[in-house]
Amino acid sequence: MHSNLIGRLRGAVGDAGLILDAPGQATYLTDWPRKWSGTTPVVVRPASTDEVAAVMRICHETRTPVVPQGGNTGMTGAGIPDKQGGQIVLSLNRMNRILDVDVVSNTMTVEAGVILQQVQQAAADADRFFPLSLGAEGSCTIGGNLATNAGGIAVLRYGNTRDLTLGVEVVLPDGRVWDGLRALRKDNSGYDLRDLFIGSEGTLGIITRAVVKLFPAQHGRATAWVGVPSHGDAVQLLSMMQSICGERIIAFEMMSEFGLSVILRHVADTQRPLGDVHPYYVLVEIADAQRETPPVLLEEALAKALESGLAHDAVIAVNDRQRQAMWKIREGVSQAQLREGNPLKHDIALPIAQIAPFIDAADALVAAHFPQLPVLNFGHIGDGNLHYNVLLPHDLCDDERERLTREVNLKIHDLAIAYRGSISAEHGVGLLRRDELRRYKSAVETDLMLAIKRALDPDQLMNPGKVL
Ligand code: FAD
Ligand code: 2HG
Ligand code: ZN
Repeated sequence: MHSNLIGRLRGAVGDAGLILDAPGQATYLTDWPRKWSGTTPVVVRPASTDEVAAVMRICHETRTPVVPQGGNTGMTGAGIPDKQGGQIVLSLNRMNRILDVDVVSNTMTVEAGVILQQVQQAAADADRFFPLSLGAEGSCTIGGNLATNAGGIAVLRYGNTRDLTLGVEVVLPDGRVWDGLRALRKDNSGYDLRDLFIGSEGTLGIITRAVVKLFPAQHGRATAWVGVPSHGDAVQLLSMMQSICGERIIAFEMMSEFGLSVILRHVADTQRPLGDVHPYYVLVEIADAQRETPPVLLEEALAKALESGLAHDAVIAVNDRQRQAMWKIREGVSQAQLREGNPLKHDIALPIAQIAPFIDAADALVAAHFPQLPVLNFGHIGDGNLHYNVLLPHDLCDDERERLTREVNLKIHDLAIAYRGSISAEHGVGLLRRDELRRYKSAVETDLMLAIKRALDPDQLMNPGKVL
């Protein structure tokens, strides 16, 4: 570490912007699933773009590596420094202001450290809707959502974070500021630099501000929990409901009975929504600007589903309390898995038509090679995104855990690629998938990614060791 680094950083952000003591740093140094931990000489918390730029100039001059961090809810270890102790953590959590809500342009301008739930609330307060929604929304930041191109439960209708973003401001590794904070829906004036930074997991620059899109408020909502005979029926149900409800389907989530049973076991105040047990369940939500439309469409679609045998039972939430209870089950899944075992997460993207054949083949693979391991399968099937997670027991020795992790990942990911899928749909690469990426990206694609990294971060200061 450079001798006067801390003193210079103090000059840039003041005492309020530095965390030097171990207890204060602790929450920045271990990730949410408690899989990775690291050390750092200092957590730096700038309060403005100018302060971020000053910090980056110092880090550039002193060749100090930087790990950006938002809410530290990421699933791939990408926001955690290594164990060597030479990387600083740059937290955006003091840059938490909503700068502008424009209901004519339908845009909101925010600092990167604003918590996602506050963005949603500010939109609602202006009678608008910001659709990005995920289990971590009370803690994750919009900067982290941008850096991971987060997906969540409304991608089916509104797209992922990339699709929800018009402009970004970025501080580059040498401290220069790129002002791409444009609120334009059309801009073909050259290469799309914005899209380089979205999804780059802190490896190319620090996102400091963003302009996001707002949508008309959805005053009408109807939500149902549906028991279906199989995962294939769940996929058919999506297609059938789209014919009736069109683009009003805002979320279409699937979960296996095993997934539900794990959640009921570990998440307080959750109840089985239907009396009987079914192999799979779908949580479907319809939304519209008109209050009256969604319940009518949902009832019509579900009646048809029950009649045709695509669904065996269904319950529609009659009030917001029941709706929240359904979503509480869905959003409890990550926490419940950690309590049940050690989840090997497989965040698979597939063409939607390949979901059922993939699950059949993956179930057969696991049954043949790892019959002792339960599969907890759920996901955003409206987006072709499965969380095909395999649970390891808590009490395995390190060697056995590493062997099983390697072997299970290889089988599931090879299969996903054989179905022309992806091994990371929405969580990113970080540390979790970095080494596997080499197996699945072509030499051409890897070369292009490395060329971009070298062009933007020639000194390898931004989040070293992550993604590439
Ligand atoms: P962090 O975890 O702090 O950082 C994530 C990455 O972004 C790191 O690489 C970090 O270096 C980088 N980064 C953070 N801020 C910046 C910045 N301003 N500039 C540059 N780089 C930055 N994800 C989904 O896609 N869909 C889901 O449904 C979903 N559900 C989740 C549910 C739970 C319970 C949890 C814990 C996580 C879930 N996630 C989901 C993971 C998701 O990626 C994160 O929740 C979120 O997008 C990360 O935001 P964060 O602010 O916590 O980022
Ligand atoms: C979700 O969809 C998240 O809830 C987390 O992407 C998935 O815990 C997981 O594997
Ligand atoms: Zn997910």
